[in-house]
Order: sequence, then C-alpha cells, then structure tokens
Amino acid sequence: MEISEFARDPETFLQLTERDVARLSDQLPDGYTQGVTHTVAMAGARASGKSLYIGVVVKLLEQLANRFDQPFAPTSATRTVYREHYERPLFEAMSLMGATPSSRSEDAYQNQPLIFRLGRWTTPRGEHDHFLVIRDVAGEDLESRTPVPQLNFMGSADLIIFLFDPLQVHQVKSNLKGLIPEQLELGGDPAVVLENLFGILQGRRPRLAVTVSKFDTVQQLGRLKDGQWKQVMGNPGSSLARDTGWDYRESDQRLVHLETQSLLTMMDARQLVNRLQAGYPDSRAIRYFAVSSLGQAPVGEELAREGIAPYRCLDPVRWLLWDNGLFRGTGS
Ligand SMILES: Nc1nc2c(ncn2[C@@H]2O[C@H](COP(=O)(O)OP(=O)(O)OP(=O)(O)O)[C@@H](O)[C@H]2O)c(=O)[nH]1
Ligand SMILES: [Mg+2]
Repeated sequence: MEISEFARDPETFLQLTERDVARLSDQLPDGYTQGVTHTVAMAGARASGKSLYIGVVVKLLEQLANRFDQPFAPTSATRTVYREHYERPLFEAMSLMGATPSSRSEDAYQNQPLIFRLGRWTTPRGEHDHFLVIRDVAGEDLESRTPVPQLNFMGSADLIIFLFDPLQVHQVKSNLKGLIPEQLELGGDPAVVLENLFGILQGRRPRLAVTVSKFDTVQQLGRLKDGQWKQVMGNPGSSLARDTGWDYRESDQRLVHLETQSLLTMMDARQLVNRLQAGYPDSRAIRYFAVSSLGQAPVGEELAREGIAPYRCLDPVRWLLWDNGLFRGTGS
C-alpha cells in the first residue's frame, strides 16, 4: 500500500506506517493514507478553556469550510465523541463541560483523536485530500509532576495551542471583581504547565500558539473607570478590540501577536514570555493570540443567556492552515 509522506498517525502524530494503518483501519477515513494530515494538540492548565475551545472551534471550522465550498466531515467515531462530550453539553444543555479526565483513566475520551476531512486542495505540495486531527489534553496531566507518557504525541504536532487563563492573574481577577460572575473552577500555574510542556517536547519545537483564553474577561477591563487597563483595553484602535470575522490577514495577525505579547507582559506574565522566548529561539515558530470561546462569562454552571459569541477563535488554527495553503481569503 502506498502511504503519503504527508500522512500522520492520528494518535502519535508520527509519519503514518503500514502497521499503523492495519491497527487503525476502522478509524481512518477514505483517502487518509494518501492525504495530508494537519495535527493540532491543545495545552494549558486545568480550566484554561481547552475543551470549550474545541467545542466552539469545530463549529467555526464547519462554517469556514462551508464558505469555501469544502466539506468539513468528522469520522463516525469523532462524531460520536464530539457530540457526547462537546456539542451536547455546550450547545444543547447550554452548560459547561466537566474537567477532562486524566489520559490514564478509563473514561479518557480524549485518547481518541478527533479526525475531520477538510476537502481536496491544490497547494504547493500538489493536489491532495486534507485532514485535520485535533487532540484535547487534560490540564491535570499537564500539571502533573510525574511525566505522562500518553502526552508524547504533542512533540510531533504541527501546532500546539497553549491556552493561558487571564483569570489566573491575580491583578486581573481582582480588577474584575463585581464586573463578571466569579468562575467556579481554578487551574494550576501556567508556568509549571509550560515547564512540563518543554519536558514533553524535549528538543522538538512544534509551532506554538500562545493564546490568552477567555478574552471576554480581559475586554471587561476596558470598562473600568480608570487605570492602566482602561488605557489598553479601552483603546478602540487596538487589533484586539475587533474580530475580523472570516477574514484572516497576516498584517492584522502581526498586530494581534504584538499586542497580546505586551498584554501578557502587563499581566505579570513577563517571566512566562521570557521563558517562551528562550525556549523558542526561532521566533517564526511561536505566535501570540487572544480568543474567547464563549464571548462572555458564564454564570455558575450555566452559559450566559445570550448564548455563545466566539471571538477570534479561528486565528490560531488558520495560522497553520493558511501557511499550508488552505482557506486563504474569506470564502464566499
Ligand atoms: N469567561 C469565559 N470563561 C470561559 C471561557 N472558556 C472557558 N471558560 C471557563 O473556564 C472553565 C473551564 O473550561 P474548560 O474548557 O472545561 O477547561 P479545560 O482547559 O478543558 O480544563 P481541563 O479539562 O480540566 O484541563 C469553564 O467551565 C468556564 O467557566 C470563555 O471563553 N470565557
Ligand atoms: Mg478539558
């Protein structure tokens, strides 16, 4: 059997081999072995928003593909997992999803990668079927002091989306008191997660999207009466003050990158930024983003009554897909 050099094992993210194909045969969609795989792994502390992000970004990718007259089709196993663990709680029960269990536990649904067909594209690599694989990760595993071998696939990802929870920042949290409902769960220290991530990656440096999640909360800071936050977040000229919709532009992304980086520095996360710079000497492999899956803070266990209004959620994924020649422009 001929296997494309661009096809990856959806579990390990390594080059697909004949043995993998025999092992995974019932999981792989038609054309997968001859296609191009794009592999994405989530990272971040507990409750940083990884699973909600997946729940929302899948819906957005579906709409994006639609605009480009391309299919966005999950495999049947993916459809089942997505429906049960992401779509149903979020879009039907309109409630939050529970913490993702450790990959070592029996009910670790995230051990099953999410596989989607992205359609047929002509890129500099030729004409191929393209596939997207997304793997969710439990914050619990990334915060663990003892290495979790199940996470080794992360080092071979094409893209790691590392979520940074602004509510972890004491100053942000105290400024927001009274402006948004208090969040119930709290995760661990992002600096520990980053160190553990470097441990998992060893020498490898997949593209890293350092992403401030729950950006709706940071935007609330622009409503404060005064202070430095008001100046930054209340500035209507900032790239972070607007969502560009289906449009994805390099020039706009450069601004988002720079503004998010300086925002993180303001949030007392300078050490994190320094560590990232030291750990990622090739600055092309690291980029900063800001997203909100919900668009506004949930109230207790429930979503806000106005529903879900995602903000800039596609940006990190489009960074990868754009560079691979997919979804350029805005579609129809
Ligand atoms: N305000 C706001 N809160 C959010 C947003 N996304 C997630 N949250 C909050 O963060 C909590 C955790 O989100 P999850 O997506 O379950 O977090 P996770 O990173 O998957 O956590 P683990 O599975 O434990 O690793 C949610 O229950 C929400 O309260 C957002 O876009 N805005
Ligand atoms: Mg989760």
